[in-house]
Order: sequence, then C-alpha cells, then structure tokens
Amino acid sequence: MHAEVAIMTNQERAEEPVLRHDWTQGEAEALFALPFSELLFQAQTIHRRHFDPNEVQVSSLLSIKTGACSEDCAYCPQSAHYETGVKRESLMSLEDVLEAAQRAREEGATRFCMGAAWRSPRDGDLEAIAAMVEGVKALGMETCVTAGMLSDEQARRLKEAGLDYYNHNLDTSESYYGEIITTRTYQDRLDTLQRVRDAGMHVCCGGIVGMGESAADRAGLLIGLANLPRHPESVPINLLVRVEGTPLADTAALDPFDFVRTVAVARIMMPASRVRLSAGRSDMSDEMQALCFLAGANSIFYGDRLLTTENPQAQRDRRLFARLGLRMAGLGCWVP
Ligand code: SAM
Ligand code: DTB
Ligand code: SF4
Repeated sequence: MHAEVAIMTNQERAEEPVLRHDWTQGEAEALFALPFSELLFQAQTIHRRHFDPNEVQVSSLLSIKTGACSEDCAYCPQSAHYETGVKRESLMSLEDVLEAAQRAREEGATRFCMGAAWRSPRDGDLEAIAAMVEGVKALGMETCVTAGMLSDEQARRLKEAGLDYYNHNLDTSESYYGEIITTRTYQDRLDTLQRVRDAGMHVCCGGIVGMGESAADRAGLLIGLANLPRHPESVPINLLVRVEGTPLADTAALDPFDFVRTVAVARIMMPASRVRLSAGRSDMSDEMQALCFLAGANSIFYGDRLLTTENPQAQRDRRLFARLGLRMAGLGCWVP
C-alpha cells in the first residue's frame, strides 16, 4: 500500500486543485492503487471544476507521409525496421491534404492533425507542411502537426505559419523508454518539446500504454508529462494497437480497467489539460469508452482511420455520443 495519497476528505475535494509540477513516483503510484470507484470519483470531481463534463473535443488525423521511417519505435507499423505491410507513400500534395481537411470539417472535426513518419523533417519538407498549415487554418480549423524532432528554426517556422499544436509524445516512462526505442533518446524528446514551447505553440504530448510496461511505468509516464515546465494542453493516451510484424505484436492485452485508471490519473495530475482517448478505441467496447469519459477523457480522434490503422467509424462515434448525451466541442450539438 502507498501511504502518500489517502482517500480525499470532503474539505480537500472542495479545494481548488493547483497545477502541480512536483509529482512524486509514490504519489502517482498511490493514485493508481486507489479503489477504482474512489479514483474515478476524484477524477470526475476535478474534471468538473475545469470542463463541461458532457463536451468532447474531436480531432481528425491524416497521415501526410507514410512508412519507411528510420526510427525503431517497437510499437510502430511505419518503422522501416519491421515488415508490417504498410505501403510507403511520399509527402501528399497540398490539394489532397486540403480536400481531406474539408471532409473532416464536414464530419464535425474542429482540429486537423497531420502526421508524418519522419525522425525529423527536412527543411524543404517543412516548407510544404507550413503551406498545409496555412491552408487548413484558412478552412477555419485548428491545426496540429506531428513530424518528429524539430530544430529551433523549424519550430519558429511552423509557429509563423499559424500552427496551433505540435504533437510529440514521451511515449512511456523514462526507465522503460530504452525497451521501446533505441534510435533517439528521451532527452531528445524533451528538447523538441522545449523548442515547441519556446516558439509559442501549444503542446500535444502523451504516450502509449499496453506495451508490457508496469503500473510504475504508467505512473512514470504521467509524472514525465505533469512535471514538464508547463502541462501539455493536449495529452493523448494511446492504447497500443498491436500491429503484426512489430516487436510488440504479441504483447499481452492490458486490463481495460488499468487503461481507465491511466486516464483518471492523467486527469487528476493535469486537471486543466484535454486528455485524449487516442489510438486503440477500435479494440474498446462502448462501455469502456464511457468509463474513460467518466474518468476525465474529453477528446478523441474522430474519423475512420488513425494514421495507418483503423479507428471506429464516424457514424459509430456519433451514435455513442448520442447514447451518452455527449456533445462535440465547438458545435453545440451532435452531428446528426
Ligand atoms: N514520427 C513522428 C513521431 O514519432 O513523433 C510522428 C508520427 S508517430 C506515428 C506519432 C505517435 O503515434 C507516436 O509517438 C506514438 O505515440 C503513436 N503510435 C504509433 N504507433 C502506435 C501504435 N501502434 N499504437 C498506439 N500508438 C501508436
Ligand atoms: C498520438 O498520440 N496518437 C496518434 C497521433 N498522436 C499522431 C497516432 C496513433 C497512431 C496509431 C497507429 C497508426 O495508425 O499507424
Ligand atoms: Fe517513425 Fe514516428 Fe513511427 Fe517512431 S513513431 S517509427 S518516429 S513514424
């Protein structure tokens, strides 16, 4: 048993939580060890202080450059190190990207996230991405890009183009990181995150669970995120999509309640951030997703595809939202 976090008293519940950046491993593990109902109650109580609990932000994802990535991330179907059957595709044209963004907007997405399978972008590619950002902004959508490590100059260029969010994940705890990626370090990731912050963009940063890590590693991931100088505005919690051909293809499935616990602890540790129920929803029941929303998730990837793997059909999500009385943020109503 962990002594540091006891079940909250009524007085403690009434106190406004501050944004903390000094979480300890013991405190985070103690949250994970709480009885499930107590943890969800604490998370939902904090959630309601910061957000409308019935509103969910929806982002749509597009892979603008697919496969043949030089990195060896053990979870990733796009790594050139593994045979996964993902077809290599070069950078998409501006026209095709804008057409996809328009379709996503019509479906109800308010943010358009463009993902590129690179260790880091070349300067020429970055110019093409800057044009995509400008085009998507002109459609009235928020923009997000994930394209690997950035230099200071590249971060400034994306900010200048109007980029709202840059996604760059810590992926797992610092101590488990070496089991998952060897071609770039945890510190490399922190450096890119700092450059994104310094350039004045919002940070989207989270990780993956279900990679064979321990509960202590899940606590460590959330500590890495919450103890950044500023909390990421957007925190994607991905459930590993086990893709044939990757080293993690045969990893044992995570207990769904441990996934929900991770969402709840993320909500408690980063009370004002959007916590996104990200990859892996195709493997989740509607009931599990409802528990995630109760635990404080208030953002999803919406649309039939993630980058290279499937996501629930938009129609299924609309039905789920209607059944749960959830609204898409920015729309004021469900998309019929
Ligand atoms: N190459 C860039 C990078 O790694 O930062 C951007 C694209 S990369 C695909 C973005 C994120 O997708 C990764 O950091 C990882 O968290 C997530 N991801 C990739 N494959 C996944 C999988 N099989 N299951 C869950 N999340 C995955
Ligand atoms: C994030 O944290 N999850 C998204 C997004 N950021 C770019 C990616 C999920 C990818 C899942 C595997 C695939 O579809 O290739
Ligand atoms: Fe490349 Fe990103 Fe996949 Fe790692 S996660 S192999 S960096 S595309």
